[in-house]
Amino acid sequence: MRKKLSTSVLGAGLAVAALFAATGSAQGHGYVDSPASRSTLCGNGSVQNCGQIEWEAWSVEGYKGFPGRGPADGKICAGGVGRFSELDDPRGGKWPATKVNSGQNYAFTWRMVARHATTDFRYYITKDGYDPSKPLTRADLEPQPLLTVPFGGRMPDWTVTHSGVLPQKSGKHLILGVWTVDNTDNAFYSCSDVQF
Ligand SMILES: [Cu+2]
Repeated sequence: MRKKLSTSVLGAGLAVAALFAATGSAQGHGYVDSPASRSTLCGNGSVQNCGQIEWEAWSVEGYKGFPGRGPADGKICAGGVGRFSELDDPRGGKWPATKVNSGQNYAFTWRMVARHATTDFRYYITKDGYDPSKPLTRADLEPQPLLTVPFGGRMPDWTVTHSGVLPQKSGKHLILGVWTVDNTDNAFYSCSDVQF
């Protein structure tokens, strides 16, 4: 019994060590889990043939300053990271979408694997008439975020939940979560498909 316990503790330690070895200390570390992001769906196997993102849902890290700076149009969902380009592929508009309602008070949730001092979290939504079969561009998004949560450089928790009221929309839309790190040049980008 004693031996079994220590073996499993050792196993857990090795798993953690392997995780850090695989991701590195300077890499990206968080993703939107609710509404389910493309990273979530690829990471849990709901969507197949996603490439590298299947193994590091939390690593969609690009330059901050969106929309003035940051990833180029058509590369927003992958944060401009080439090895995650599957996230930008609209898959003919067939990404699974979380059912939501206009006017609903929605609990947006990020899962963190490593935490960073934070400037803010922002959530953008696509305009009426959005075509889910095309890669996301800035012009597809409402100019103002539906929700901005300033953090003033504070450290977020391991799970971060923000509530925001969803606007009047119909049909399929995309919500872009942007987590801006305070003390680096980077931000994390996370695309979630939703169905009103
Ligand atoms: Cu990180």
